[in-house]
Amino acid sequence: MRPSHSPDFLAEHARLTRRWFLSLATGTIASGERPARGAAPPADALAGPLAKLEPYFTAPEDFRDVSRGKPLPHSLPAAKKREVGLTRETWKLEVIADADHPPNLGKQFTRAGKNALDFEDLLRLGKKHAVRFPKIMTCLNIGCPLGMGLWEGVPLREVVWLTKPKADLRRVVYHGYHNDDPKQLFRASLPIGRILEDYGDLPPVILCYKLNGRWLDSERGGPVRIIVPEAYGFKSIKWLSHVILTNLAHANDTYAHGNNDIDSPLKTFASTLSVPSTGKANTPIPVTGYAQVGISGLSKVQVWVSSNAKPWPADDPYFGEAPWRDARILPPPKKWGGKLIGDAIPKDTLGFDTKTGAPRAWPMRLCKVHWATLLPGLPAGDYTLRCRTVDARGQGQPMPRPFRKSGRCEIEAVKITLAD
Ligand SMILES: Nc1nc2c(c(=O)[nH]1)N[C@H]1C(S)=C(S)[C@@H](COP(=O)(O)O)O[C@H]1N2
Ligand SMILES: [Mo]
Repeated sequence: MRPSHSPDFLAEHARLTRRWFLSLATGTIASGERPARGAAPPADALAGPLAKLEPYFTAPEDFRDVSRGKPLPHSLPAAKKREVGLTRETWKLEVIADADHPPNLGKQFTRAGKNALDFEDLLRLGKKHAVRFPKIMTCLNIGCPLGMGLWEGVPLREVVWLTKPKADLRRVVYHGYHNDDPKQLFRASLPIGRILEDYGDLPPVILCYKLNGRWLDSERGGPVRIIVPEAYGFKSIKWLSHVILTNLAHANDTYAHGNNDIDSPLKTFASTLSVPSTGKANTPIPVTGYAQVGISGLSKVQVWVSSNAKPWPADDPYFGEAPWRDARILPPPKKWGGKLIGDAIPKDTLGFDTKTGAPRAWPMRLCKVHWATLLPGLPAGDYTLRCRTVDARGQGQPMPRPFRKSGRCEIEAVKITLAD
């Protein structure tokens, strides 16, 4: 992800840094380890790292790609993409009943029946029903998010309702183009209730065709992918071709293989972006990072530097008793980045005020937020810097769900060496 150097952004962070410095001077920053006596922190120690901070949104081409398939569907030649429906002009969606666990449907949409939905049909639904919302894309098995996007499309329930379901409908299973090879099939599923109702204030599950205001490109799963706001990436199936309505009572996701916990919503965790691995003793240490705001929200990001000379008690594996100090969660950025058209959040984006265009709450749930801190100087030595989140319910990372196969959230540790 690339740094943003816009003057607005720099000015905003220069202001922040000043405020910080003042709060340091007045002692309003939570004290863990004491600042070294006489070490006057330069007011701009954080300005450099803040200026180099990645943009809030990720440009579509800067997302990291997690795709299966041989060949990768997005790498197929243009003619082949047209042939198999991987372009907006040729895309077709079948919406069908599961023959093994049939629901009671009034109608199905199939290629054979010549009524499969096409891109125009989807845009027509979009005229009335399209929604847009920010969401972080994270792979359950990768510690670092793949990108932060503004996703737009039609709620999946609108397509479900087109089948006129009457009864015996318990789940929706969906998959994408997979080189017509059953071994390459990658599918996911959701309970019908989650598709029909947006409980817990979640945005809807959508058939997504735009990212950051532009048509969804082939690598990101275009022409159409599913986006499940609260889920890890594997539920957001790319190159969507089939939606299968079923009365099966349980999940049958491909990702259940590999020991993955497929019912786990996004977790809250923090990570560093810039930490000086070496530095001068008794000199403040600027640190920046990001946090993923999971299903349980975010109340704090905290940092702790410990001397490697003193091992931590083994009966406190998550460092719950450590003298953590609060870092500052950065406010909404002055520039959003991600190549948003006009760098503007389009009107009527979920989570943003219709009149002012400002986020309704900050940080935004299921999104990213940046943080920074200026740590007090320390004597020469070898240290470990750790960061963690405390979620909106007061639970310190990696709790309440510390298991790796339900999404990565281990407490990050970075080595720092300080010399005189
Ligand atoms: N059809 C299809 N959809 C897919 C995948 C895939 O291999 N095939 N990978 C999934 C996984 S595991 C993740 S983490 C996300 C990654 O999304 P991205 O490549 O847009 O970053 O896509 C998901 N959707
Ligand atoms: Mo993934």
